[in-house]
Amino acid sequence: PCIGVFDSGFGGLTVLRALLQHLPGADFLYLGDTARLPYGSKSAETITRYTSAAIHTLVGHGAQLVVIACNTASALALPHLQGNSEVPLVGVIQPGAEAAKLAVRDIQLPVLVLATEATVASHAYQHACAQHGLSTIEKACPLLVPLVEEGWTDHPVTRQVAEIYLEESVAATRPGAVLLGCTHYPLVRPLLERSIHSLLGPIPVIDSAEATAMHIQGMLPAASHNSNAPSALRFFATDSPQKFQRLGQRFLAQEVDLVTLVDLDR
Ligand code: DGN
Repeated sequence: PCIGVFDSGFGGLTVLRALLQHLPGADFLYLGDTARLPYGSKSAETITRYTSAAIHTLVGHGAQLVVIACNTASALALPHLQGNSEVPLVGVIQPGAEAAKLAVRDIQLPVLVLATEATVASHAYQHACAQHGLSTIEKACPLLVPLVEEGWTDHPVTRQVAEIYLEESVAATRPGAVLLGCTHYPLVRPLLERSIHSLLGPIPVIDSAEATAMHIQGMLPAASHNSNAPSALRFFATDSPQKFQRLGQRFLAQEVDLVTLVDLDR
């Protein structure tokens, strides 16, 4: 199959990376709306309009299923688009909540959701987790995105920032699991896991990128994506393709070639 992956920028490449691991042989188109990022400060109407145009572009290039890799777009736009799309749409929030349900050992304990301000304000994870009988503590960690983009994924400052966020979020109640609800957090997962485990013991840590890749693997027949042929990858960006190549390879952990500039307004 040809799977479209959409994100507001580069972060969704962590979802693509997980998809490449779980669906070897599938083909992927990735669109990053790099000219208009970040989405976190925009209204639901605007994010829905941008996301709809991106889906349309990916489908126009052959995507048969589109993954909304951005947590903010999954939270704010997906509910408005799911009913009237020409192809199946999969967001990252439902798979993240499902994975949390499978991972928690004590359902009485809340799941600590770490995400951007916009995702936390939408309470999308709270609602999705509640459908699985889980309560949540939601914590916005806005400093983590710029630290990851700076490449400080194993840096004392990032460690200190993570520890402060964690201590603030567990001051009142101790969680039974931690859900990483932002595209950028898989890059600091080892650092976060060390801080989480030293503060809270060996509780499960789930990331929605990995959870989404496993969810999609479960949706598709095994024969459709288990080939030895390498995946065909194509990238689209709404701002400089050169910059996309440079920053993108850090998120994808491999070379990013074949980047085409697209204009979603047309
Ligand atoms: N892609 C966004 C998310 O998953 O919430 C993070 C990037 C951002 O907000 N700039």
